[in-house]
Amino acid sequence: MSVRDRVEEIYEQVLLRNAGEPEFHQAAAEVFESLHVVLERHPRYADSGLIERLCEPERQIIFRVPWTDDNGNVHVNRGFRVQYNSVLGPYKGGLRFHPSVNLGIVKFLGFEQIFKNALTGLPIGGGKGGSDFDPKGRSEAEIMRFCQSFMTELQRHIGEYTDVPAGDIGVGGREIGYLFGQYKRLTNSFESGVLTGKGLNWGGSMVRTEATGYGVAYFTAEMMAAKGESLEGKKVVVSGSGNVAIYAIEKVHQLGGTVVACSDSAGYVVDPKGIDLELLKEIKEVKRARISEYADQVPHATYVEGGSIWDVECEIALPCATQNELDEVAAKKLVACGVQAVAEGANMPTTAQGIKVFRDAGVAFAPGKAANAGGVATSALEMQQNASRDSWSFEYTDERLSKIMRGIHERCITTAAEYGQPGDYVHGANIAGFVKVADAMFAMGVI
Ligand code: NDP
Ligand code: 2IT
Repeated sequence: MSVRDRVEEIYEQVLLRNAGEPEFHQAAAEVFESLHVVLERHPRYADSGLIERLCEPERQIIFRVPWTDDNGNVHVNRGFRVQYNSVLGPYKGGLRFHPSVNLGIVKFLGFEQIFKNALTGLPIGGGKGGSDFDPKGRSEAEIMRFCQSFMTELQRHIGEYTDVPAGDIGVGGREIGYLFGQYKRLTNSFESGVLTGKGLNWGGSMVRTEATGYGVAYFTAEMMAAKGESLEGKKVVVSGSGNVAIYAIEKVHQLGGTVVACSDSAGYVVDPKGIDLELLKEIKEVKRARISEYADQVPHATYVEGGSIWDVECEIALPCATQNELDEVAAKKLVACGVQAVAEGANMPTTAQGIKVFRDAGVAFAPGKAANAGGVATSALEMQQNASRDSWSFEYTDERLSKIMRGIHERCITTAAEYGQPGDYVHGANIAGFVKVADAMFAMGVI
């Protein structure tokens, strides 16, 4: 059987065994596309059921999360933790609280995380978790009770050497605080390395809050440098207005670009003079309000309800909200207006058809597993600080982050070239991540 047929056969099995999980199929398909390239050169990677084992999570945990709202009504949510692959280190990956969360979403995120974490060069395996809980409109007390109930079950499955969760959509510093507090209480130990994204005065790391967004901007700067260009003077559009988006905007501005639009799930704002970051932080981080408020306060800004932020012309596009937010139609519009680079701050924000449009047009396109790896990388730095009971300065940690992002960029470029796909970040990231994990899986035998 040809390598191509063998890969197709395994992919068909993955579809059959994971029916009804389109996002997981999409994430697997993106990696499988690169497996043809690797296996043609190294057929041994198809031996000992390696690819089948890689696609099957080591463990999938689904649990009940009951909690009581402020009016005394009981709600039941579903909690998930998918412990995907631990050959490189403890399972590592965020928790997402959003009504769209289901097992297929957590599996797609966990699968991506394996390769992303491998690319960082740090000793972390891949996992992901979350709940279909919707934090929108909930009081502080409700959020706290939900987090406590969630951790009451999750605590049996995690630990500094086992599985180390962090934040993702709907889970930031506030939620990590409540989760850590409950873990500490239930286990009667201050095990700081069990969660990352902690507060700075109780085991957190400098730069972790900023890391994903800063990392996306550092990666984008490398992509532009590879084209003999820079961020200086570039018009940039960033979707979303959460943790990743805010700090991507901050670093793009520091590097000389101008972010002219950002969004939330209800609409987008355009500010031709550049997004006022202090105002954005006040609206989103302090007041936890909607992005429409930005236009209420800035006379020259406009708010567009609904619609697509990708209608806004730009030279660089950074999708930083959620999966499948940038489709074929949007990609064509961006290409038509002359976009030069697209880097994914979110996980899988571009559809497969969207990615094809960018690649066919020769637009530099960086997948999330490379471009947004700065968040988890800095989480691993937080784990290092916790293990050595140390805390590093902002400058030192930021320098480590920027070096890691340069390293990932370099690994993508050299691997893509080595495998006959020069300049292709998708193949570069998939292959570099896969080979590292696959070699460790071989070394450990059939487990
Ligand atoms: P936040 O919860 O801080 O912000 C999410 C943002 O995306 C909000 O503006 C939100 O708008 C918007 N959004 C969420 N869901 C949807 C949706 N279904 N449709 C449209 N907009 C939506 O999350 P983060 O910034 O942490 O995460 C953003 C992305 O980055 C995710 O894909 C996440 O997996 C990824 N990521 C995060 C990392 C981290 O360290 N936090 C690390 C690497 C990747 P609204 O408020 O209206 O819901
Ligand atoms: O998607 C991601 O990489 C994250 N949400 C961050 C994970 C982490 O463990 O810091």
